[in-house]
Amino acid sequence: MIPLLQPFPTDAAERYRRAGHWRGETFPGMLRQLASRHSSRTAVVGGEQRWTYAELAIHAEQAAAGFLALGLNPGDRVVVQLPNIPEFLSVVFGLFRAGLIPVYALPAHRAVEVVHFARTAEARGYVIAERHEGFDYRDLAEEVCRQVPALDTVVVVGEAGPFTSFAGLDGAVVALPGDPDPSSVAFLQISGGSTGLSKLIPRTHDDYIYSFRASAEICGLTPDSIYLAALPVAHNFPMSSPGVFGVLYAGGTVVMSPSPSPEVAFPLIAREKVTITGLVPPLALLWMQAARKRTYDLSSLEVLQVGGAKFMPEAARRVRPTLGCTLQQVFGMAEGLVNYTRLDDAEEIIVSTQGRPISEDDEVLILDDSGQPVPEGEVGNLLARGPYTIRAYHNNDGANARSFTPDGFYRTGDMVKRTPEGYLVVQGRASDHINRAGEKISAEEIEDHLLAHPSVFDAAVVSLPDEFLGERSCAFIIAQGEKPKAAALKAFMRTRGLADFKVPDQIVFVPAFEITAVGKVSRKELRAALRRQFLAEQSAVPPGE
Ligand code: OOB
Repeated sequence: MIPLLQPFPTDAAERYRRAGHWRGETFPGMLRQLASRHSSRTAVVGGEQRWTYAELAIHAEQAAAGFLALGLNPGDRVVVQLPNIPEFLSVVFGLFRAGLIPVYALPAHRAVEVVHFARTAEARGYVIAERHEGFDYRDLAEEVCRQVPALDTVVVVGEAGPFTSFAGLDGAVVALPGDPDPSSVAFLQISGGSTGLSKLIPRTHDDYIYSFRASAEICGLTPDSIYLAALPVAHNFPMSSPGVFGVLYAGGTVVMSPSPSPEVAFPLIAREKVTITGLVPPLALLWMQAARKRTYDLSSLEVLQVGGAKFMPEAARRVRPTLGCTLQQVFGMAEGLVNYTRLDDAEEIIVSTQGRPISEDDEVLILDDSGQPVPEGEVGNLLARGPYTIRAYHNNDGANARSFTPDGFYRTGDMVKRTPEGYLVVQGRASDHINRAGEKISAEEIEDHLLAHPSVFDAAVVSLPDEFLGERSCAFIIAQGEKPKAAALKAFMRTRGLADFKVPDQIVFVPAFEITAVGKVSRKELRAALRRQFLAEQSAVPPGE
């Protein structure tokens, strides 16, 4: 099995320890501390369940022993694909306690993605919920097991069918290992996947705990904080910015919302007196619209965080008047660097920037295409290095060579400028992915699937501006033989076992990619030219036609 590594150089690690960022904390140690400090306070609420910190610790301990009793061994990787339910926490803290390594998948992922994570991580285990939003994850697990024979242990929260029931795990006689090394890899997070399939991101106990401890402080969290996990909790934003882990670290309460829709979230905010939550921009728009019409009491809400994709200043300006709370913009990435506007920043900074880094030891470079720093205030490529930004992906030499400089800076792929106050404003990105309401889609990956259709001669996938989603995906297709219907192509994509959000929103048939006639061009230039041409044609159509 390929070992998990996160190669921080010794001198940098020393510096981060001396600065007090890395304190030798681990997830199992953290939960033990919390359970003793806040034992009878409520840690998590979801569905019919309310667990205190003491109960969460007991559930995690039982889960840990249960996982090991199934024959999993410390160091084994376990794909976790759960919706926002309290068991998410007992499962992952249980895995940490057992020395097992969670690999986070999102509920929206399907066979293509889960098989890729399981293979790349060499996973032996897979934890799912019975069903969520009408989808039966046991069918998915059967498919994943068929394609990944090494994955031999499936645990189900709910009715287990042919697999093992989480509630029935019994590890009464199993001894648990000691705490892990704080500098070891705690879990594998997945990248937004800017080119091709998602990469796996090894995060250490030291680096990750620092990121959410510092985030909790920036967000002013206390034991009275009540956080609504509205976005899928396996994503880095609701997990750690400050997310569920930051809220637990502060001794607060996590409320698991099964859906981010106002219909589900608003009653929970009113009932649980939620003080803080995080959304992607399209959901923030939806919430503001719904808040005007609905009569739920949202007055407990102090902070609405918005991130994952660019929140436009005009929309940002409406948050305080509509929802009566402070907006916090969050610009982060699963690879590390997270920026926040601060709660006491001037309103103009809050609405018009994406914040500044967590740490004084975050090193941020803004470079032109030749690698030279741009003049202050101008747009350039963002690179980052620091106490919680990875230096390498898991087992991916090609991506590592592309994504990191020799001196360990991560090339984020984002184009930003910096204000005189040191705040970053995201201007766009250098890479060709589509940021669809915060879900990142690789153009390349989708083109590849489209090319598998017998009537597709060539395909180029681009992002188009979308009023609601921020960006939507559009596939330009050159057909061969009989031209398929757009709906049929979309249906074909659905049968590929892909996450639904990756099915192109729009399909446009073109006779040829004219630009190819000019000579050899990169896919990147081709996509840019198609997008330009399409948008120019659209705006040339007089209104009403
Ligand atoms: C978050 O993480 P990922 O890994 O899904 O995506 C990272 C990318 C960034 O490189 C950037 O392109 C985009 O998402 N992004 C934003 C943004 N926040 C993320 N673009 C513009 N404005 C923002 N506020 O998306 C993520 C991780 C932790 C905290 C927040 C978001």
